[in-house]
Amino acid sequence: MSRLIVVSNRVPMPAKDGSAAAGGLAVALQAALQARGGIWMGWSGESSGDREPGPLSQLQKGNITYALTDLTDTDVEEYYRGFANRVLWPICHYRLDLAEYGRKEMAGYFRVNRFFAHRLAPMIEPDDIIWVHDYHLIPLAAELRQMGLKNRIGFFLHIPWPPADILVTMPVHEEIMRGLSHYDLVGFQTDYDLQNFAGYLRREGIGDDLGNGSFDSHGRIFKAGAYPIGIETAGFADFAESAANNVMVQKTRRSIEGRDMIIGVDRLDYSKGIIQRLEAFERFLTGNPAYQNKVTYLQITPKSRSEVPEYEHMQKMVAEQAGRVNGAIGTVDWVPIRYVNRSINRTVLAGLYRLATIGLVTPLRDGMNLVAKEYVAAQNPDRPGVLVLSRFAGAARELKGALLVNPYDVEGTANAIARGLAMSLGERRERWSMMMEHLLSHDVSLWCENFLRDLVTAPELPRTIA
Ligand code: ADQ
Repeated sequence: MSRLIVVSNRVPMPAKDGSAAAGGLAVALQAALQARGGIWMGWSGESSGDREPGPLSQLQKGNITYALTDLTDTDVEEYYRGFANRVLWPICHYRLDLAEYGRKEMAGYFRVNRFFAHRLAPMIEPDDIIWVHDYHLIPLAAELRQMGLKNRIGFFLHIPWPPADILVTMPVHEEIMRGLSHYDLVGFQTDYDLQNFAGYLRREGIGDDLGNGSFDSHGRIFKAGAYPIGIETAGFADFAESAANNVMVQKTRRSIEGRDMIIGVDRLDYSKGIIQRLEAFERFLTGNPAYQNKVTYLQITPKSRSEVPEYEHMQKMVAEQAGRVNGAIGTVDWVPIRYVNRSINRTVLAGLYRLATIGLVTPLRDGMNLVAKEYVAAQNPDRPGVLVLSRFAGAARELKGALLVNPYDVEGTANAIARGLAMSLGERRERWSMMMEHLLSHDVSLWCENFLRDLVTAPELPRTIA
C-alpha cells in the first residue's frame, strides 16, 4: 500500500499523553495515516517574524510524521488572514459584501502555496498518494506539478463551492480553477457544490463535464465528485452515553432545573447565523409566553479568527444581542440565553447535546456542519431530541428527519422551535432513527475510504488532453 501524505493549513497534533487529537476528521485521517504510514504537513500556527522560517519541525508518532512549518508575518497576513479568510471564505459562503480583494493578498496566497510545495516535495516518494485539504491550499498541486511531481494528488473542499455568478466576482477565479485542474480528484461536500462546479466550467466556457465524474479544464482531465463528510458516529454515541456521569454534565442538568434545554454549538463565525438564531429564539419566547421560564438556550461559541476584523465585530454583536434578550425577557431566577465563549471537552459536549431537547443548527451557509450530525449521534434512543437544521447546511441534504428551516426567516425558525418542543415522542423517535441509521452507515471512516479509493483508482498519467 502506498504511503499517504496529508496536507492541511493546520495540523491537529496528537496530545502529549499519546491520545489522538479530538475531532472526527482528525481521528479518521490519523487512522488512515497510521495504516498506510505517512506524513501530515501544515503550518505550525507560529510566525518567524520577518525572517525566513527555519527548517520544518518534525514529530514522529507511530507510523505518522507530523511536519510543521512556520510562516513569516507577511505570509500570515497575506495568505491566511488576507486571501484565505477575507476572500475565499466569504465568497464560498456567498458573502460578496465581505470579500476584500487586494493584489498583495492574492500574490501572498500563491506565494505561500509555492513555499509549501518546496517544503513538501523533498519528502515525497514516487508512489506516495497526496491528499490536500481545503481552501487555503488550492494551488498546491499546480506548484508540485511544476516541480515535476507525478504522484496522485487529491483535494477535498470542506466549505461550499458557490454558483458561478458569485465565484466570478473573484478577480482570480480562473487561476483558482486552473489550480484545481492539476488534481486527479476534487471532492466536494454535496452534489449541489458539484453541480455549481460543473455549472461554472460550462458558463465560463473553460471546461466540460465528460460524464462519469470526469471533467476537463485547462487542458487536463480529472475526476470530481461529492463526498459528504461524516463523524465517528458509534464512538460519539458512546461518549454521549458515558457522559451522563460527567460532573460538568450533571451540574448543567441540575442548573436547568427541569426546564427544556436548547443547544447551539458553533465557532464564532458570521456564516453560522448566530445573530439570526438569537433573534429567532427571542421571537419564539415573545410569541409563546407560556414557554418563558420553561426553556434555557445554551449557546457554546469558541472565538475564532479574532484577528480578522469581521470576526471581532461579530463577537461584539453576539454578546450584545444575548445580553439584550436576557435583559428584556429574563427574570431574577431565569436567564433565557447562556452564552459561553470557550471550547468544551468532547465528552462534555456529547453529554450536553444529549441533555438538549432541541439542537439548533442554523448556519446561513455551511459546507456540511458536523454539529448537526454530532447532536443526532449523541441522543438517547429512548427519548431523542429534535434537530432544527438550516436548509443551507450541506447536512440538510442527508438528515431528512430534521425540521428544516430557512435561517433568514426568523419567524419560521421560531415556529420550528415551538414545533420541536411540542413534538410527540413517537415522531421524535421516528425522525431520529432515520437520521441515526444514515449516520451509522455513512461515518467518517467510510468517507475517508471512499475518497482514497477513488483517488487511487483515478486514471493513470498522462491525463492531459492530446
Ligand atoms: P467548521 O466551520 O469548523 O468546519 P463544523 O462542521 O460544525 O464547522 O465543525 C465544528 C467542529 O468543532 C465540530 O466537531 C464541533 O463539535 C467542534 N466545536 C464547535 N464548537 C466547539 C466548542 N465550543 N467546544 C468544542 N468543540 C467545538 C468546516 C466547514 C464545515 C464542515 C467541516 C468538516 O465549515 O461545513 O462540516 O469543516 O468538513
